[in-house]
Amino acid sequence: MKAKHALTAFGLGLAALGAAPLAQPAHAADAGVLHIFNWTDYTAPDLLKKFTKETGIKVTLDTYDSNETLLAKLKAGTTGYDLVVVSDDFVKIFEQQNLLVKVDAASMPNFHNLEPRWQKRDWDPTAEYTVPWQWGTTSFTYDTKVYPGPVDSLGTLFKPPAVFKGQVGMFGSPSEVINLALLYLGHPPCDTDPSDLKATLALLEAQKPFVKLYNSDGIIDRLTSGEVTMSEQWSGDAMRARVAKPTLKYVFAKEGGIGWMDNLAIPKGAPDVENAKKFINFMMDPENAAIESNFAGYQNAVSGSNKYLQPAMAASPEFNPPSDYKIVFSPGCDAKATKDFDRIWTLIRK
Ligand code: SPD
Repeated sequence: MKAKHALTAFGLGLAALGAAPLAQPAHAADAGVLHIFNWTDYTAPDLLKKFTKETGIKVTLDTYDSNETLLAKLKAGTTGYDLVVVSDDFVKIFEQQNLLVKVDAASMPNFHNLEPRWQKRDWDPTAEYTVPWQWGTTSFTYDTKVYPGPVDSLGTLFKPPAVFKGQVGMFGSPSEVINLALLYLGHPPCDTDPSDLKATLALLEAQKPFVKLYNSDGIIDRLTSGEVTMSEQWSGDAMRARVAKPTLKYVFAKEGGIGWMDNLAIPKGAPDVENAKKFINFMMDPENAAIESNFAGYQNAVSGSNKYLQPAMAASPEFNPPSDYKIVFSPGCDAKATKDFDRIWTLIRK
């Protein structure tokens, strides 16, 4: 399956999302086909082929670059998608805005395969709306050939050495950029303290001359081609970039990193809820979860999948954060924090 189109990085805060144009139902006349909407470069083609072979259900795949983009699409109206992938810190936001169908995952045949620690998740304690897809960390990658280091701090990303002037890539998402900056400054995710936010804005403003672009898509290509030499990045994408270009290094900083888990969910108005549920159950099979991990480079939540993992990936540093690494999960920003982040984002992006 190939992505029919990829949405470009939005660079819009949530406050601006209400102004998104009304979406047309993309697949209304296409019942019986499963329409998946997932992050870019995050769905194993072999997985979709296997699903079709086993169930006879054809699959289409479209992609997006951030939770903010997905939220804007779903808020704009029925999209024709049967399945989406939402990060932990946005699940409550989607749920509160009445954008998700209850899936009652706990009643699915393969639910017992989920590792116990992921069966009850803070953002969806009874698996009413979601099932884990993959989890990883957010930090940054730099090219050791350009800057030998050593690097052990998020400070290298936010206050870069001169050699990185105009060479840095940052994500195109306010929640991902600002929460990592808050972590560097020693503050919690979704912080609304005015002086903390003032310091965060100052940090990001001072970083701007070093930033080539804010875009969450295409980072592996930009790092391996040398178009950027340092970039905010997710761990699995970092592993794939490093395999292609061994001088790249993903940093487990002393300040810690952001942890996240992405989750399968069914959007309201999905044309084929039953097929979507079949795919969700399919993904809780150990072999299928491993196909996805082997493609994208992230941990899954399914017991028994480890024996199917490619040994080099399973042993890679990006896949195995150090045991003393501080991994901070965002609780999900409330309306006040979202508004504050939007204001900062607007100022940085102008
Ligand atoms: N290649 C796409 C990987 C998507 C990872 N999602 C990360 C969400 C972090 N909030």
